[in-house]
Amino acid sequence: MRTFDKAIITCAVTGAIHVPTMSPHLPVTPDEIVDEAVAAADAGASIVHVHVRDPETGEPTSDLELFRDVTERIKARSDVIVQPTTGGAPTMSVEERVAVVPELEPEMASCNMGSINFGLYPILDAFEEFEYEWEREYLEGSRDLIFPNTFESLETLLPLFAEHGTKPELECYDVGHLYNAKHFVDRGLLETPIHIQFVMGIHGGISADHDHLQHLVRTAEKLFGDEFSFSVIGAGRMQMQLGSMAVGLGGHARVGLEDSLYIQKGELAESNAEQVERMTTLTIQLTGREIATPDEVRSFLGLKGQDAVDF
Ligand code: KMH
Ligand code: ZN
Repeated sequence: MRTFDKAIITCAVTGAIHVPTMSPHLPVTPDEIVDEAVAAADAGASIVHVHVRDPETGEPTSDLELFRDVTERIKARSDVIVQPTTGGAPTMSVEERVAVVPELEPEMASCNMGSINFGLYPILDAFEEFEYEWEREYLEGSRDLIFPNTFESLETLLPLFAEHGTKPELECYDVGHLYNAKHFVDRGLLETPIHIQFVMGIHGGISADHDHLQHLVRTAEKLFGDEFSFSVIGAGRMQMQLGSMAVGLGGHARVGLEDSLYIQKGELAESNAEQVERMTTLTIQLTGREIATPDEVRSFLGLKGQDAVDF
């Protein structure tokens, strides 16, 4: 693994997993997403991972004007690394999802390394009423839905990242996705060193469990030696535990309301910044590592810089 003495905290501010009924604190409008992203950066996040939602209904969308508006306004207020999603929502086509890369030419974007079942329907058990019509159908529809990231789509997507100077953050939802990444490194479609985000706890991917994280890291060591760095998403209640374990192992952590709506058991987080602050405290107190600034992360990951983006 590549060593970096500082810890990188990423904050994923809204995502496409949770629906507005689940928390009044989930940012939905561009104003809310921008304010939450800037506050997360002020609290210590050096990367903000961005999705957009329909401002009226909160439904995930791939609207490029909304992406432009949000990313431009974050950049105007902060030097944080703005990382748009190319995962969008499992209901969107790959073409829709990836359009942010040529449109915005970001320093970094997420890049999902394999297809999985993406089951959001268990959320239905916890709610009887939903605020918006689309929410129930969206969750129910995930019962019979594959989040598609085929080899062919990655063959199209990876050269697009290279063409626009955008560093892919490799979202790996299971051990096999590491082998997919290795395959594309071997074919020259993915440049090393790579930066991996282990996504743990999605219903359909690897579960959020300490043993699994150790196995993922060991497998990455075997495949990539010292040509990789990693961060961890512990979706749901394992967010802080697995984030702490990741920084303890020399990796990095992602928090944010995309991945968990809670700050601790039974208590909703009031903001993304609250989770960033908690992760920052845990990192410093548990591991003694300092938190990296955006420019330190740019230098570590070899990003092209804020001036080279198209927003
Ligand atoms: N929503 C996640 C489980 C992406 O946006 O590309 C992982 C993610 C993927 O953030
Ligand atoms: Zn995302």
